[in-house]
Amino acid sequence: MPEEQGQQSTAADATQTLDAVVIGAGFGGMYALHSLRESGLSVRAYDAAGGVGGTWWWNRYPGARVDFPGGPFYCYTFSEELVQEWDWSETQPDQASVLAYLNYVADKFDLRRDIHLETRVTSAHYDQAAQRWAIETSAGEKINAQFLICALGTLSQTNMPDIAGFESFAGECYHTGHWPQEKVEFAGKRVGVIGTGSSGIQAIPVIAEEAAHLTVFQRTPQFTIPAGNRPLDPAFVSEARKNWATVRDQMMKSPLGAPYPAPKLSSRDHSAEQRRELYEKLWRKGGLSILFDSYSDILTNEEANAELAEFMRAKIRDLVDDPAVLEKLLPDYQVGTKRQVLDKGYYATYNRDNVTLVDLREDAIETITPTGIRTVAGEEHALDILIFATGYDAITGAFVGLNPRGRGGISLKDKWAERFSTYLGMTIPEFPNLFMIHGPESPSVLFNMPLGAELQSDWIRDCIHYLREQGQGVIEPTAAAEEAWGQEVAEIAGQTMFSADIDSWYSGANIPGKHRQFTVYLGGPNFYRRLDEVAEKNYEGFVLEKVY
Ligand code: N01
Repeated sequence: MPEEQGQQSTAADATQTLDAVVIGAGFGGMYALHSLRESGLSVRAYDAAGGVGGTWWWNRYPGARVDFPGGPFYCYTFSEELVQEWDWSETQPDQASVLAYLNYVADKFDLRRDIHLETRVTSAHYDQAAQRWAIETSAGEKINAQFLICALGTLSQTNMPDIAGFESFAGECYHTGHWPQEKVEFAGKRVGVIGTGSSGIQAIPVIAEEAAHLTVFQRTPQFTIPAGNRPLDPAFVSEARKNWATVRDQMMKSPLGAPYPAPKLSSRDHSAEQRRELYEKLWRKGGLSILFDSYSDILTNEEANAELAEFMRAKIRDLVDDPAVLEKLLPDYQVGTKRQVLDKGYYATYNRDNVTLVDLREDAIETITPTGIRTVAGEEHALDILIFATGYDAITGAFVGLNPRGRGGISLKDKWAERFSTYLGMTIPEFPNLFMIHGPESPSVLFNMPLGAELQSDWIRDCIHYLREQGQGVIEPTAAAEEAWGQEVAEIAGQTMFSADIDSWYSGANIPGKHRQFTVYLGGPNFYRRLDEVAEKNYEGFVLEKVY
């Protein structure tokens, strides 16, 4: 039987009792709420944002859009009715379309009645005697829940670099991941953008069109590929809808969770001329295909990777007019080991008269001043608006920020001080009945995230019901299972170019002081087979405990 919603434990402390609390109301949290609630549990979700949508609520910066093989595949798959009735118009929907979709989902499945917005979970402690989570919110609520589901987002804890003089800036200042609700007016303004990752590269061409002047402060040049966004072909959509069960099955079997099979050929199966022809074709098509649909060994064979990188640098040379600017834009890392960026007219933006590129490797920022940015060489860049496109404390940052306390009061921050360790990327020893969606050591950012969130939420739901059927109330992974899982994650990554050493947020390299660890389980579909195996073996690797 579900705990009664909002039931008061005692009148004095006004603690509310629920089966589960979900933190986050993005793709992951919304579906977790739906899935658990439909299965008969009393559940409530909390989100600090003013609306549902998670990352799509916060990231309203100009140019923001899906860069995964998008509509109609970057969406929920659990409801055939939803798939049939929601019309995506582009292959890579923009932020407003994804947010509209998520609002539609919230209404269609009546999620809002159990979502508390503008409410941050301020603390979560496991009460060992009660075998339940004691949760407090910024609205002063106290909740006692058997299960805590953390759908906090992998890219939600923004990274604001500590740059001298920041407080003195007199103009407008924004972070792409915390963009205001109202439109930011760039017309007639001098705008500065720090950062050239996915967010910066999506925003820069759009801002350049409108601003009087745009100055881009670039530390590391990135490989970016034309996004190739286009209107969706209605015949293609209708075919996908007709065969939805097959399409979903293909998604669950493909490496990234999109319904495209992994490439069968290795780069060695083709001559240099054949490879060039294929790269040309895929470059013209745009999107992630050149990296993921060309050859099976792009991310495992250094030679193949270097050849593709050189092909992409040649493309950049064709696109940028000024040789000095071009030189600054040429990337020199192994392509794909940073999160691949897609763009619309990014390189051509540097041919505009109103755009300046500052290479911070040649001349670093010394200080932010009231009127702009001064570099070490003494260059003054006057700015009315300063934009931080400086990314996130990714994958682990939001979990450490929440800092739940487990058995004996251990904090997650302390537990993870030297290693981010989990079992299945979803559970943590000493943190009983806590589940993560898209946690470290899960496929998270390297698999279709809405689909991954569904599969993980359903696994959590089934696990909870298994517990109850067994007359048990608490589930916690063993330290041995945690250790073995860490080895499995590292072994799979070890077969690729991904490692703790890559300069990427994948490995924590972007956050000063963060320890480096590659925290993504590669090979998405295999992860979901592993989850099934664990369940089939009566939740192997876990210890169950009766409610006292
Ligand atoms: O962040 P990033 P992002 N001084 O970390 C620079 C997803 N996403 O928000 O490379 C100067 O990639 C930093 O420089 P460097 C996607 O998964 C998806 O752009 O560290 N510069 C880099 O250039 C993506 O990968 C979509 O040397 C500093 C930039 O800031 C992830 O979000 C759209 C600096 C940060 O790049 C994050 O992307 C957008 C400093 N102190 C984002 N600190 C979709 O379309 C950092 N930088 C779905």
